[in-house]
Amino acid sequence: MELGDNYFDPTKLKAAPSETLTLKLENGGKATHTFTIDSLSIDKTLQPGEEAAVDISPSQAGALTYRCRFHGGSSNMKGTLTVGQGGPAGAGGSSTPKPAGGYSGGY
Ligand SMILES: [Cu+2]
Repeated sequence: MELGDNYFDPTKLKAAPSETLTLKLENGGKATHTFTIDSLSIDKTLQPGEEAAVDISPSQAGALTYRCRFHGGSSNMKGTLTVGQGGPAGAGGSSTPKPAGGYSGGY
């Protein structure tokens, strides 16, 4: 995970709810940035050029927003961590074509 001047790269992450995701952070920008997920009480501040690692242990499936506390507002420095159920999401549902029933009435 790279933190630049007012962006995250990537802006989309995936994790499994029962696993701990260790994320390496690197601030390649010239400003101080943070990696913050409020609902998981994660708030890592990185000085320019600094590297750090955070452990993310989501407890339930869903979408979490990570952001920089300094630039998450008007600068839109944020991303989405999608917590899935592990396995690939099934497309689900099969469509059975209706038989084209020709109605021939009459004797
Ligand atoms: Cu920032």
